[in-house]
Amino acid sequence: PAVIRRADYAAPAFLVDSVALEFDLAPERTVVKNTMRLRRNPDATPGSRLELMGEALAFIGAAIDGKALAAGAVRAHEHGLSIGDVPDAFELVIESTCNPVENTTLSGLYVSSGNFFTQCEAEGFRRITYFFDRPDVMATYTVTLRADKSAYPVLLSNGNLVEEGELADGRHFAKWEDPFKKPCYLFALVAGKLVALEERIRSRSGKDKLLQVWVEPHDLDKTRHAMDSLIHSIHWDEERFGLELDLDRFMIVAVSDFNMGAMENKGLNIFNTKYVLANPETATDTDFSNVEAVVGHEYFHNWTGNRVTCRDWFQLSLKEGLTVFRDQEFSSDMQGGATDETARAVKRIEDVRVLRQMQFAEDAGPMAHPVRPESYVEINNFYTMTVYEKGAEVVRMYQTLFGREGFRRGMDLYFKRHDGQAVTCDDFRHAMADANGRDLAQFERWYSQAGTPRVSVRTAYDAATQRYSITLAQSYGDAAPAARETQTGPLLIPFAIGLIGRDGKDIALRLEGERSETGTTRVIELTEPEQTFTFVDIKEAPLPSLLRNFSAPVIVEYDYTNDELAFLLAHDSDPFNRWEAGQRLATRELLALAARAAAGESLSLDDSFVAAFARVLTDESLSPAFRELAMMLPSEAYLAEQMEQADPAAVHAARQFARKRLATALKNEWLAIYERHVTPGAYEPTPQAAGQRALKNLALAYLAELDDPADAVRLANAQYDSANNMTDRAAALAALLAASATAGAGVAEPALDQFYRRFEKEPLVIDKWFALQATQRGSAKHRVIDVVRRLMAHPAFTLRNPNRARSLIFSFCAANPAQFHAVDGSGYAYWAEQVVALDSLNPQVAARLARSLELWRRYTPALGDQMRAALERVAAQVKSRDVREIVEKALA
Ligand code: BAL
Ligand code: ZN
Repeated sequence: PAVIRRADYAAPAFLVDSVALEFDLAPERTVVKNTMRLRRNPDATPGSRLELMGEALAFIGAAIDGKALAAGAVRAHEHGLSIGDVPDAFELVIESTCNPVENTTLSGLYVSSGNFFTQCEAEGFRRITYFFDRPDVMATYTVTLRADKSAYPVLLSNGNLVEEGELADGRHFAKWEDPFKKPCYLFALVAGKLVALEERIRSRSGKDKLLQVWVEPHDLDKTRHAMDSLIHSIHWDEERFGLELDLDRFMIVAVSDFNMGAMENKGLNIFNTKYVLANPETATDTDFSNVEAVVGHEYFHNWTGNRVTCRDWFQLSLKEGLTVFRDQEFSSDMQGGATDETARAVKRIEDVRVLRQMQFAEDAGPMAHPVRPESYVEINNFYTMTVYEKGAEVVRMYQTLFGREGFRRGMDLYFKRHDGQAVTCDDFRHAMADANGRDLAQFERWYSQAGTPRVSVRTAYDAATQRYSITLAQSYGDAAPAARETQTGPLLIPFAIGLIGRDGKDIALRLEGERSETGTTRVIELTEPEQTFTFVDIKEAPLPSLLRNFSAPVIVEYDYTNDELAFLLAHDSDPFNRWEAGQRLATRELLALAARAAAGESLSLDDSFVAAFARVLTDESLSPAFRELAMMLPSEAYLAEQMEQADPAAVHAARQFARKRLATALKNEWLAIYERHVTPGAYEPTPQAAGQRALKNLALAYLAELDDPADAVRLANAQYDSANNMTDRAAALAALLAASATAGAGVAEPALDQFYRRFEKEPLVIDKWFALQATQRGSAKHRVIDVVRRLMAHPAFTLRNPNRARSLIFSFCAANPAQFHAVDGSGYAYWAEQVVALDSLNPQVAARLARSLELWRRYTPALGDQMRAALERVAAQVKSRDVREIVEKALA
């Protein structure tokens, strides 16, 4: 397949000033008339033909400046339209049709639950009309929608509604104008039977704005939280970045069939229902905070993505990394107010967990790529953890280097220079550098080098001179080949350090050569392969607290003793590192246990391990949310990734052993925690109440691990029956499923059946029902693959709905490693079947699933060989460019 390279970028041959689209919407045959004003781009290499992209379209005809083109002058082909000899500036009209109801790819124009929706990013617009489908061609759009009024009473597109009215034969129309120039990937339309929750607000400069959340009528009772989140987002962006909503109207529309989480189309955001709909009955605390985060994310794109967009898709992180960073900051502020560091740390810990588990793994495999990739076959495969999450870490490092004010100066300069333009990651970096008077040439390597950097740390204390030196050495260790080929030199790594005295308190820091002490956390800048930093006036040998708040996306190597980690877990003033100390301690112990499990040896865990965790669990000065995170052991996926050869069964045995040990040794503490954190009264999705529920439900989960889980079963059944919210109900069901591993399947079945009947009409809740079963523990007698195969035949299962496919198939293949990697290969056979089935329906979803086996080289040979064989079988059958790229890279 053709490889697209960043180095081959060429300016577009033509510019499009305006686009007028007219749609006659019908499910089987929608007619699109596209009237464009074009002119040659003076900055492009001259060429005579006009080449437009088009896919899955039926061409009707075209005209230039009112004259229909003869058959010989225009050629429609599989990839677009080619027109010979065009003038320098002209009006081009193209008519074509597409078939929305047959469009199972969910890219372009499609039908979901009888309504019309679009998804254009990255390259879906070419499935709607012939166009320069690339982000650096920006135009103003006028859109006229015509459709049957009774079937499609609501007609929406980007911008402002300028006209609407009746037509003959029961049809009607609506005309929308978007005053802002935009790339075509931000185009959207929606038509159907929808209703809206509406609010009117006044923006900072006193302008009135209409906000709408559009849903199917039966979901109107689940829109309040999305609306509140939108209002909070609008105010937050005004406050923190001085950025105001620029349209009179801002719409969010929910759709149940959607490949992504949501999409930032100008003024008409389209959302996966999963990230809009929430009420206490159907949504968990996690769902509530995800809705807030995604509503924020899409709203923030209005400036970082829409007003300033990407020159080409290699620059995707320009808008995604920056917007993820913005939504992380928004969520942190909403969580704890701008000032409560421990509350902010909860969000930071959650984000870093995801980064380390998913992005570090991506960076260690065949799909490793820089934040700004150099090449791709299918751009949809590059909406990755690296572009999004590592990209956000790269943006965060500017703020760590320059502070919030310096970062804001950089943002202000970026908008001053580039508003209305399609630009590159370099443009953003230059704005940050110029606004802060810094040379950031070296920082460019964060965009061009793949792989996870390692920083190894050596320390030395000299009591005689009271000097403490820290030597940092950076490398990429044993990087994957795909990463190694991008690596050219050392990075600029902002490395935050604190030093802790024997009393557990931070020591005031002064680096050699400085006149006075400045604070207790220092961001030192590592720029060389190895550098030594010396602190003076250090009166006793301190304990270093390294990479505070995870100041750079790196792996820190330092030989702490277990006692030192327990000390940090009890005392570090940096809440992130307090959590981190516990994770390091647990990772070390669990990997040792896994090695013993793999060798068939008996398992045991030191009392001091339990004692260190018991102290955190019972430390009432810590918030429940923080304690819940601290008591959660590193995930099986993360642990497997740390092994020389990943062995999911051994990791599972080790982690289960440790969970059972913590459950047994701290049984009374767990019971007390459970009782103390019951939140009576009406449900509230506040961070405090959510933290209480999280800790209480963690207690329930641990109690379910006991050899005799009778207490857990009793509490879970009572909680299930009396729950007034989905967090507690789902947690109770999960606990019953966990207890059924020892107490038998009968323990969970009544609640499982009741749950299904109760929520049969709520697809997002039924997704949870599938996911809970697919991720359950299982055993040799009770194989989860058998449950999953049985559920594939359930009447509520369908491959066509991505959320449903993810809830069952992805949950099993990506979130139940011990069962998926069963040594009999049953998981891989199932995976191969599903990738092939999805490949012909929805290549984007298929390609995501295909990635579950890409790290096969890192597994024990008993598994790795079977994984490779499954990949080869899939490679021989799949057709889409999306899946081919993944499996071919995995096998290369
Ligand atoms: N732009 C694709 C969806 C998102 O990142 O917001
Ligand atoms: Zn985004």
